[in-house]
Amino acid sequence: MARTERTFIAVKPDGMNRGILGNIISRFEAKGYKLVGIKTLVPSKQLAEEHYSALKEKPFFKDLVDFITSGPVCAMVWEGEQVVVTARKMIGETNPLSSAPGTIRGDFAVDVGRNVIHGSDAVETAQREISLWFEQGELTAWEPTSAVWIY
Ligand code: 3AN
Repeated sequence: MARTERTFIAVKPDGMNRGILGNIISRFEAKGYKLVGIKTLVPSKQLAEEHYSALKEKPFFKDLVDFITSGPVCAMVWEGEQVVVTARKMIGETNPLSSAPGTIRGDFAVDVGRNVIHGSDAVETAQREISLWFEQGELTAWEPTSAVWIY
């Protein structure tokens, strides 16, 4: 299959500290998406401010930057058909209390300021966020193969 859409997903410090990264990765794998980039880091203030630059006038902007820079983040790039919009559905609403059970925020969060995960909101945003968080050489284009890895 030709390469399709990519999205940027970040498990935030609350998700990392609670040990739910594996569960989240499993959901994307089970859905049928392909992991093409992954790393952990404690984001710098500069990276966090750039990532959330569209929200810089919001009253919660400082808290948001303080939180995302307070601990480890797992930054990922997932690839597949309509992955941007589908990942947003899998994540749920911004407010976890409005998120349906079965979504990541619906299953794991209650507080809007501790909502476990970020996912790009549009294809253009995804491209901007991927190039902000990753160098081109950190991403791996690969095609799933058959049972060659089992036998
Ligand atoms: P989403 O992450 O669902 O795309 P955005 O982009 O509007 O939501 O907000 C980015 C992040 O800012 C959210 N994930 C959440 O952590 C935080 N946030 C959004 N709204 C609020 C709010 N009213 N109070 C505190 N934090 C908020």
